[in-house]
Amino acid sequence: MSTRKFFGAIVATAILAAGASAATAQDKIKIGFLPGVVDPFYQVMELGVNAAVEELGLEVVTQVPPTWGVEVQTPILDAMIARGDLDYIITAPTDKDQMIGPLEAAVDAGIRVITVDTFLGDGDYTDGPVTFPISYIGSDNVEGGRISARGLAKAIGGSGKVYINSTNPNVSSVEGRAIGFNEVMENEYPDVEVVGLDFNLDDMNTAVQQTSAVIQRVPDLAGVFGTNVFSAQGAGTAVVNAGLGGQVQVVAYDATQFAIEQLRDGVVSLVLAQKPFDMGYMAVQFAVADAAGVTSLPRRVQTGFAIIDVDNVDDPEFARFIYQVP
Ligand code: T6T
Repeated sequence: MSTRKFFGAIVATAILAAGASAATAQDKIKIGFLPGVVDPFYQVMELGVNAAVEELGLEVVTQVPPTWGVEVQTPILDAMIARGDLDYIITAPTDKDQMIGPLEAAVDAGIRVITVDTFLGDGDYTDGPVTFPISYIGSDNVEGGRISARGLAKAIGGSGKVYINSTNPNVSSVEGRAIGFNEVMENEYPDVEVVGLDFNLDDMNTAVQQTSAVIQRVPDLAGVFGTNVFSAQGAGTAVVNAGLGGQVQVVAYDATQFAIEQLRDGVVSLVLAQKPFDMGYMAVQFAVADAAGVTSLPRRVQTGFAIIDVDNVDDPEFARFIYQVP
């Protein structure tokens, strides 16, 4: 059902059956869910989407791009728009600029957009260059980068050479993480030198090769920041392959089982767990609220982190944020 028809149905329901539950109309919303790539982070987000969809009696169409990139995500989005039956799209744009046009096409087709995990433009949907999405629901990734920097600096004793392995340029999430990381190292740790940043294009094997090359080139490397699932797994693997586990410290963004194992093995010193379940669950609730006529939804929701280390990894209050995928 189109958004216009849908709102008409809400108004009709309100007039004809004042006092009746809004669920009558809400159960007709159809949502498209288009995350960034196949990985444990988005799998947990999908669990959140599905939980809310089930609770609210909605329908969802989920399409997960096999690899990261505008060239993969755009045709999937176009096909979702072409279906003609979606009222909302919940998506993680794979580029903060290049996905603006394709998502504007969704809006032109009467579909309302919510971004999760990554944002468009500068993420300020009130006063920034992009204001059409209802909301951005995700981590404060600049802050996550700062937390990672402080964790890595502490693990290496406040001085030494560190390296960042990341995925792609122009992606709000990983870009923010590197910005926050560099900012803290520059301002708070004069004795830490950031020796480089590589983009692995969301490929763990590339991350392994890149980190191995840096280990070769910089024999006194003290630490690595892996900015997402693939980067952290690649960084940790390269450190283990070089026989430097515990000597070259790794901070891992994203609480995969792999990162947690490496934390227990003493290879990783800190794991930043994001809250992808919350992102997916809340995005569906926002769609429902928007459809019901709620106009004061926050344009930006920060879902927060659980910062996991060897001391708290078995504490259920922290362990519950480790990404559990079926
Ligand atoms: O780190 C997450 C996500 O936040 C980022 O935007 C892309 O990579 C992940 O999906 C992990 O692979």
